[in-house]
Amino acid sequence: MIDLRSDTVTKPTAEMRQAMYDAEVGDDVYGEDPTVNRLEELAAALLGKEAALFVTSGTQGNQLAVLSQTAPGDEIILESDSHIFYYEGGAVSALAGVQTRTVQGNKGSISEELLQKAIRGNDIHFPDTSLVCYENTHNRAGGAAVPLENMKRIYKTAADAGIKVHLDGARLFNAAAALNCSIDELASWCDTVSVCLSKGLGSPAGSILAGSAEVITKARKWRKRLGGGMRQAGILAAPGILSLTKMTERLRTDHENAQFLAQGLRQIKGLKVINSVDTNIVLIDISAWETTNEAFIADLKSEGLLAVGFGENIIRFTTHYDVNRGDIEKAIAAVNKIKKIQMA
Ligand code: TLP
Repeated sequence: MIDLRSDTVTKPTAEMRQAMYDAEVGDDVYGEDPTVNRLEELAAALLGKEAALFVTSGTQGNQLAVLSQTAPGDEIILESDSHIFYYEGGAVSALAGVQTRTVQGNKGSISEELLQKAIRGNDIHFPDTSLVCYENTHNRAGGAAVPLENMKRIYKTAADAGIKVHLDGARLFNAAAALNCSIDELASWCDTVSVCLSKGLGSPAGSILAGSAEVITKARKWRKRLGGGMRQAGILAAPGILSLTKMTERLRTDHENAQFLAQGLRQIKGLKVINSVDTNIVLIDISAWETTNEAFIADLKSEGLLAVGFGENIIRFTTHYDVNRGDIEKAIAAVNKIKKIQMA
């Protein structure tokens, strides 16, 4: 089975499994796991932040950022298709007690004008705007790499209004590869940043939240409150270190494979590639085939290919470490084959 549902599906490499076996561990709730401490120091240094925290998932990293930088009753500004708004089960309202205000982005970028309009003024009737969240790469915009210029504008507009900024950088290393920037340059345009180790970087689990020492201390307490204080977590931090040191450079291969896939899909009658394929995600519109997402995905599965529905008549394919060029060729052939079934 060729699994292009997500880059979360990768299995840890042999080197990662060995590092897990060999990891020196201690009780991380006491701050005594040397491998976790090493991962957190490494991540903070790479991201150019004072401190970093190893968290269970991208969702937990995002939620801790919101919990640590807002108060109940505040309003936070999000792009309308952002992961935090769209895919995190309403957690910001359930956990942090904040309300959300969304602004429509363009390929993940939020315009300065819309952002400025969304920031609340000083009026007794209004909630306080305390946080702006943006995403790079932007998942629902098809892995779009938000340009550095836009990141700077978002950060400066918010900072001028005294508002903190969180960057959901689940795939920030993909953005760095696409934009030819260093990771710390990207992470400098936010107060806190979350980065997933278990997507394109191949770790079995875990994410990083980085920011000022003060915010990360608060986040550590929130993580404990949420039951995310893990004990001998060095077992999971060990592959995380390999993710950050050995897996970032190769992301360009995933991007090239996504380009190759898009090129193949564009040749298939009736299918439209609807994103610019900046990174490792390809979105296609299947409306012209008069099928449903469910039927299309089931047909693909019967040909040995897994993909996910991503909105009405939209299918997402994601390339990653566990698929190579040969798999992508087979994936294109599988779509071609189901076209023949459809047309028969
Ligand atoms: N995204 C997953 C699904 O939840 C959609 C995927 O397969 O792409 N931020 C961004 C931008 C993400 O894409 C994701 C995961 C997360 C946060 C959450 O990460 P996890 O799954 O580790 O909680």
